[in-house]
Amino acid sequence: MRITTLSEFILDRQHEFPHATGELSRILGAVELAAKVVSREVNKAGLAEDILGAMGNENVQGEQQQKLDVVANELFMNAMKGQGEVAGVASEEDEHYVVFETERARQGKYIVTMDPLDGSSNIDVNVSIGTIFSIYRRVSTGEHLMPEDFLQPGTAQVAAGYVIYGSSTMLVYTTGHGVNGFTLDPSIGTFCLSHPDMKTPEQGKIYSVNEGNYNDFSEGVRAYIDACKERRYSARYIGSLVADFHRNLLKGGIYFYPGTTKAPNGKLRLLYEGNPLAFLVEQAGGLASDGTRRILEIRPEELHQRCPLFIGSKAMVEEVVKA
Ligand code: AHM
Ligand code: MG
Repeated sequence: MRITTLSEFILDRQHEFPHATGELSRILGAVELAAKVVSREVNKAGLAEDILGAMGNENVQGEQQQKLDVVANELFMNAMKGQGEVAGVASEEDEHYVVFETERARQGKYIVTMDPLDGSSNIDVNVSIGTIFSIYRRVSTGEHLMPEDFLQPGTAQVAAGYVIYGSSTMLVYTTGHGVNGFTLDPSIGTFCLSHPDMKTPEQGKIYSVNEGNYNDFSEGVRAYIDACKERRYSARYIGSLVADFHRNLLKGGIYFYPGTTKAPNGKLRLLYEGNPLAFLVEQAGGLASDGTRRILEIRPEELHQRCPLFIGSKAMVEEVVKA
C-alpha cells in the first residue's frame, strides 16, 4: 500500500483553492510543523518538571518550566509568524489579536484564529488535549489589520482543523472539500493519511455533555438527556472538546455545551472552538448549532465571544435543537 504524507496531500490538493499560489499550502505546512513540536512537548510533559528537572535538565537560564498551554501558544504563534502569508493571529490565550509586523506579513492575505491547547483541565493529568485552528482571508484593504478581519462568520473559513494529542497524534483538517485525517508516525516524524474523506454517521449512540450542570440546563436540554438515558445511549465526556469531538466524529454521537441561566452563552468560544469544529462537522455530514442558529452563520461581535454548542451527528443535533 502506498503511503500518502500530509505534505504530499496538501500539495496534491492545492488546485482546489481559487487562485492557488501555494500560500495556503505553506500555512498548513507551518501548522503541521508546530503540531509536531507541540506533540513532542506534550509527550514529555509529565517528565518535564519532576524527572528532567531532578536530573538537572533545566534550561540554560535555569528558568522554570513554562506551562504547556503557554508553550503551545508561542510555538503556533511563531510558526504562523514565520509564514509571510499570515498577517495576524487571534488566540484564545491572548486578550488581543497579534499583528505581525514584517514587510511580508503586512501584505499577508490570511489571518488565523486558534485555541493552541484546548482541554486545559486535562493538561496535567495525562488525558488527551488538542489544538484547534481556522484560516480566513483578510478582508480589510488598508495598511493595518482591522477587527473585521477576525470577526468573520464561520462560513468565510478557508480551512480549519485540529490536532489531537492522544494515544497517537492526529491532524484532521478541511479546506471545504471533505475532511481528511493524518496520524503522526513518531518513528519518522511524518503525518500519514490514515482517515481519508471522513464522514460522520448520521445517527449515533453517544452523548457528551457535562451532566453535572444538568439542573442548570433548559427543560428541552434536560428532556433530551433523559431521552438519551431512556434509549441506553452511552455517556462519554472527556472534558477535552477535541477528544470528545474526534471520537464522536468517528463513531457517531453528539457533544453539547449548552447555555445555563447563569451563563446563557455557555463556555466555549465561537472563534476558536465553535467555528472550526462546525466547519469540519458539516464537511463530514454532521451539524453544528447554537440551539437556534447554524454556528457558521453567527456574526461574531467580539474576539472571545462564547456560544452554546450542539455538534455532531445530524439526526441527534436536529433532535436536541427541536427539544
Ligand atoms: P479550555 O479552552 O479552557 O480548555 O475550555 C474548553 C474545554 C473543552 O475542551 C471542554 O469540552 C470543556 O472546556 C469542559 O468544560 P467543563 O469542565 O465545564 O465541562
Ligand atoms: Mg479551549
